[in-house]
Amino acid sequence: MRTSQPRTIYLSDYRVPAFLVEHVDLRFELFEEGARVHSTLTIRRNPESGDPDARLELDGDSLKLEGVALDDKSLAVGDYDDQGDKLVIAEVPDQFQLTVVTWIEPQNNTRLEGLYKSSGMFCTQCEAEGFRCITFFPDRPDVMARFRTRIEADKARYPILLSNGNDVETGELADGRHFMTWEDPFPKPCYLFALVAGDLVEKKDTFTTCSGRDIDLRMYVEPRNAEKCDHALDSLKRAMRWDEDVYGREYDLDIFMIVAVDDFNMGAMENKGLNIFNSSCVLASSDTATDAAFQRVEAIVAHEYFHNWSGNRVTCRDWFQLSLKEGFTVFRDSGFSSDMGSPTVKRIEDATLMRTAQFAEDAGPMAHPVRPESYMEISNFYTLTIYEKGSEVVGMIHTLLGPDLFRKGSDLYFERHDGQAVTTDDFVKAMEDASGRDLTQFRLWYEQAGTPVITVEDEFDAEQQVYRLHVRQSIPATPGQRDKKPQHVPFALGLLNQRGEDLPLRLTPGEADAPTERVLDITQERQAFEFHDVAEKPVPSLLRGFSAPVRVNYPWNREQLMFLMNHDSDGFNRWDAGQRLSVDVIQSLIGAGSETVVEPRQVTAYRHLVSNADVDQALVAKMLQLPSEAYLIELADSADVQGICQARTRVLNHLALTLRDELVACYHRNLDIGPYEPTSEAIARRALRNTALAWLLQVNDEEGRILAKRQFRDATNMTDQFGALRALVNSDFEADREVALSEFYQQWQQDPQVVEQWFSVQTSSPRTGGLAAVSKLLDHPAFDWKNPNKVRAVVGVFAGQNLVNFHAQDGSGYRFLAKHINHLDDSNPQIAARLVSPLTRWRKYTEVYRDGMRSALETLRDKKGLSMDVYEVVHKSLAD
Ligand code: B3K
Ligand code: ZN
Repeated sequence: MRTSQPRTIYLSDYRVPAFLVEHVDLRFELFEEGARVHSTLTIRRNPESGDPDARLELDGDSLKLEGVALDDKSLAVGDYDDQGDKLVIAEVPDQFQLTVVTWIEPQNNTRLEGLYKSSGMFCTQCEAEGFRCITFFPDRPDVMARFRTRIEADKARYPILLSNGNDVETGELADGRHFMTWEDPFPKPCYLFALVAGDLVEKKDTFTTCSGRDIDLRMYVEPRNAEKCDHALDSLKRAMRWDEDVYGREYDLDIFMIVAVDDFNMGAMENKGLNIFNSSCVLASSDTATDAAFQRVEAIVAHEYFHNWSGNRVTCRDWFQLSLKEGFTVFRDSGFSSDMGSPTVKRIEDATLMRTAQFAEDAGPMAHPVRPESYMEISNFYTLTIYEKGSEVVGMIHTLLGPDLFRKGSDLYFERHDGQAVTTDDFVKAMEDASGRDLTQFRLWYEQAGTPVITVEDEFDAEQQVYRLHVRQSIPATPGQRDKKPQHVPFALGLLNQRGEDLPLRLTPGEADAPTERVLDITQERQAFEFHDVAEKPVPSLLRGFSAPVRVNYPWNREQLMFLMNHDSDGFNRWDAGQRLSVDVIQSLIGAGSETVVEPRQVTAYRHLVSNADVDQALVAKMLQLPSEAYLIELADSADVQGICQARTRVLNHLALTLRDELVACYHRNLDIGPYEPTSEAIARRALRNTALAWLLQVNDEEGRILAKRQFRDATNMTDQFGALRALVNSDFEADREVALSEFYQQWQQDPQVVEQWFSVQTSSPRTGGLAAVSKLLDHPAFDWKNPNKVRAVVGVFAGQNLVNFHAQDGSGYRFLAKHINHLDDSNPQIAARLVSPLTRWRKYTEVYRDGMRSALETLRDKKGLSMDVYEVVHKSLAD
């Protein structure tokens, strides 16, 4: 078990591996009291290594070594050095076979890394460094080997035995045991190894690839989940087709398997041919999963599938290159979701996540570049920066090159690097070589942390009919990076005339066929752009479609924002104008007395949204959402959390009270027609109706109460039932709320995913999620400290989403969080470290909050035997 001997790993220390592994032969003997792992490695010295006499060093973690043999000759204890986290053999030939036998205890593995048990089944998680918890191995992604895996287990308990690749042999053994052997023809790093053994049902489907090959699709779940597989399998087939159509990527093995497990640290894992999922990210049926869950399943199934090319066939050289596979794969799954639903809505969701959470990370103590320079614990670097900002960076390359050259670049990348472990630089190089564009300056997006700020001023010369934009770019200092160079920002924009029409953007006077939207190349600290033949002062629509992950400052007034909300031809910027208007209104009310009125023009804008059935309803549903408390905190220089929450609530209440008749009408207009369907149109209808309901109950409207109770009782799908439950929970109708919560639990107590939702609706609620109530949920029989989903639903949601209660000014929320992180760190350091996140930005808050947050971090810092995971986050957060 790794504890806190602080050690930092640097990208600049990268060296090619001294040894390569050509083949791995594994035999697992699985028992109730442990597992014996026999591993035979075919090893040779790497001709590219600078050290021809290097000793062999294999990584290990929590292993009991039972034997070592070199070329079939058993080694005596003195011939090797078992250092616990390393097995060292000083004298080895240039080529040899090494056999290592280890004993591990999956049943006691609470870290959920390596081989562990979940609901009675064996399963694995090897990324990033879990394989070393199974056997001694060069656990680094640039060592790629062919794997053959034989699994032996009791046949009655574990009828299903799975690993990567194709099943090549099966048979019976003594004592009611059986075995199955799998062979993966594709060389892969060990982080893509997987094994599953359990009593699972199999759901089958097939997919015919573009070249006419039939692929067996198999999904394995516990018998009680047999009816929850269709959506994942359908999503998988759509993803397979999309990857052929859009990227020309065909699936390579004959079998593709998906397994659902309940205890899982993250969402899912792209192991070659055998993806393992957190149950909550793959199981779905309309009566138990909300629309949001359906969309999440589709996106994650696609994401893991897309990794087969972006991650598996072409993998990372080292973990500093993590965004090579994650950023690109998120970009690919965003494109897929966008094509399956509404592109504008998807863009709004992605930008919201960036601006709320990634910008916060980029401005905090854990800020790091998309390609970090150093880390202590790699598990802490599965971040929004690596994933989401990484995806935005790939997206900007797409914008700069255009779809055709981008596709040429991705084709070249896959072809050039198939079967290799490469770097983000190799990716950019392929894009450059295919397009002929110079991306030298663009590479800074991978090297510099921090969110660029683009400040725009304008000037209109009526006489010359010239409209001029003066643009300034600055990038704030981040830990270890003080001075930044200007980055290449693709800045999409349009200009609207007074009638709300897009103007042709002429860069020279009289330019023919000028487009109405352009992507400007901002490359310098200061730059000016001129637009000609402009008859009147336009309203600028800046950073259309969120064309770069930057903050934009321009002094729009409220009139202009309303104008953009109504007229901008870019749907994303219509939404953004509404957000900016709401932010401005809320900010003006922070700390203001009750005599300060809420902006009447905002009410007008919202009335128009709620009443207008002619515009894209999915977009309207998004536009109705007020900026979140987290986003408002992010925008503040020094955040007064309670002030922000009160001001936001005041605006919400004002809108709900003033527009109550329109909300009731909107509710009725959007009643579901026909059976449940997860189409974007039906999803938008449900979202609008449930928003109307939430707003009515927010102000304790009597008619809303009747509607909510009826909807809760009559709902035919989880989106509606849960929408009604959430509305009641967030109201003051205490008796109705308690009845609904208890009936809901009675109805769904056998379903862990629904129970997770039941926990989080309470822990996120300002009304029911006070600390005492949340603490009580920790004693609920359905709560389980060993299950990451439950921990997230109660502790994580409380600290991350229930800001009013978490930031109680007496510091009780912070102490609560620190206490539980402390305890969790002993069993599951990865989850513990993730939970530290709400405390990391203590400097962002006003003094009332700061001290309490800092002392919670100090309590953690002082813990004995702190894991490296928590150590890194806590120490970086407290560093000056
Ligand atoms: N690659 C995995 C994440 C593994 C995280 C390990 N701590 C899932 C994904 O991004 O597809
Ligand atoms: Zn991924």
